[in-house]
Amino acid sequence: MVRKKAKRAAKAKPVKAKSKAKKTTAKARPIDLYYWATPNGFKISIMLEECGLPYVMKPVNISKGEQFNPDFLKIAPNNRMPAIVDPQGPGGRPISIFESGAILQYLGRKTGKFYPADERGRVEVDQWLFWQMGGIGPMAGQLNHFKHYARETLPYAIKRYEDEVNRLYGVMNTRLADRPFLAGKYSIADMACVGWVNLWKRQDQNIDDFPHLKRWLETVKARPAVQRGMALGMELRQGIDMKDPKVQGVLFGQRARAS
Ligand SMILES: N[C@@H](CCC(=O)N[C@@H](CS)C(=O)NCC(=O)O)C(=O)O
Repeated sequence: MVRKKAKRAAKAKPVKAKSKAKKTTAKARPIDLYYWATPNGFKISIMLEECGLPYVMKPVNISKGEQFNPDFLKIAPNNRMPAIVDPQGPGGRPISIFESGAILQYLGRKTGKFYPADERGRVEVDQWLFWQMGGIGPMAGQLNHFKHYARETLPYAIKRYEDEVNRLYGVMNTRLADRPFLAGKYSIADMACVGWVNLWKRQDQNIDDFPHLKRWLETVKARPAVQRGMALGMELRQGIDMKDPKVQGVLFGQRARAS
């Protein structure tokens, strides 16, 4: 059922992002977005919506193992979504990109939006983007695993990641005490973080302990492009039980595969 829906969605007509932002490319050909509705996927759907770039969502149902499809692996050798193919890449030729941070930087350079061109401004954004990639993303991901999906309850592991997420929330809260967004102006760094902080309840955190972070979360989530980006493909996830041994068999215990 979900697969049928996913296939229908894959054949769907190009989505013209609804952003009112000035379009950067006349007659832009749509970008293929390989995607599943998770905080890592949201980073790119949000950016595409914010930039008003046309795109076609190609669902990668990770609970069914579609991330291992040979055609997908050619684009994303790490068997993880998101990934994109831009038919109008550098030199007018197609380019494929995996890793959400690299995709955000590419789209920022391509459009000149949400990623400053001056070196100081760019470094500000990069620091917080990489902080997300190496910090809040993986730590919250591990917390989610041990807290919600692990077959054994491991209090040590849960506490370790809960503490670390709490520490990272504190870092973000301090950073946001004297500026509206992580790098001053709204940028790809904020887009990278919002899907993760939005899960504060599930991470057993109390957002009221972090007033600046709370204000930031509300501000970012109020943006229509963020709302559209975080709603994309949610319907495809309905009815999937992450505790189903078949699903867990696909997602957990992955080891190197013979090439
Ligand atoms: N560092 C990667 C992480 C992407 C990632 O972990 N994606 C997950 C979903 S949130 C995935 O595709 N998982 C498939 C799997 O575990 O096999 C990025 O930021 O693009």
